[in-house]
Amino acid sequence: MSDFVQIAENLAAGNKPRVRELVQLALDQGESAKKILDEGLMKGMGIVGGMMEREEIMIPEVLDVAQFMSHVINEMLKPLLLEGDMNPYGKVVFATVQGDVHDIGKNLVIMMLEGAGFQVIDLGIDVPPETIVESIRENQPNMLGLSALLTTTMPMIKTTIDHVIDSGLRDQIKILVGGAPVDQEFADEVGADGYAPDASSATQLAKSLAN
Ligand code: B12
Repeated sequence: MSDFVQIAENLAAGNKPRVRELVQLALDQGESAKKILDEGLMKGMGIVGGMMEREEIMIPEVLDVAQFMSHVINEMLKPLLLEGDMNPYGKVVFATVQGDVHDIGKNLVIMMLEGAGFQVIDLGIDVPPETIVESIRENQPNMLGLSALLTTTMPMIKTTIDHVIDSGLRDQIKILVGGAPVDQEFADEVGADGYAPDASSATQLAKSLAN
């Protein structure tokens, strides 16, 4: 039985060598990469979020933990998370909206989409609506993914969708929205085609919208 709580707690404490050891141990014990991600690393990030809220941790330390988590995902879990079907589902333009620099969740969703056979154009973080519209025009995707992690940047999802509508490109694409503060109600309000709470359900949703 693997100790996911230990993974979470050591990640939150910034104990990097121990996190690597525990993740490797869990893999050796046959735990799935998804379970290690959901019950270990993501829970650890949740603890960090709480510490951030209570101002028990400084921003550079949060960033350090976040970057380390990305490394562990890329180096130890990515190949396993990507095992699966490789059907071509189409092209997705993806961005974290303007004003927002959070990208771990976006990168996870992108990784899973690519694993499922989507071609993804990643515009990065803090992306203005104009850049997104330009990319849709240039790349002709069949889907757009928008991520926001702050309540203050959620309205930028609506602004971006409004830009897409104004540019006359709305009918060509399905729009998926997500990020911790986003929910189905918000997605409906802003006129998105879908919302998903995590990377694997985002991939399922993208597949169903593509069909
Ligand atoms: C890491 C982190 C940072 C890092 C980001 C590093 C990076 N490269 O991403 C740094 C240190 C830079 C940072 C900065 C700030 N942060 Co911050 N941060 C976090 C933290 C701890 C974790 C976020 C994370 O990566 N989670 C793990 C990923 C995997 O989860 P996720 O992002 O939710 O993504 C999943 C789903 O949401 C979904 N998803 C995500 N995107 C999409 C898109 C689509 C289309 C779909 C379908 C699904 C989907 O799938 C993902 C995978 O399962 C959160 C706390 C938390 N628990 O969320 C605070 C948090 C988001 N931050 C917060 C704040 C306040 C800030 C700052 C304003 C702090 C400051 N005073 O400067 C700045 C803002 C900077 C900016 N302009 O964006 C608050 C937001 C509060 C609010 N309600 O708005 C939080 C909630 C912390 C807190 N509790 O106070 N932060």
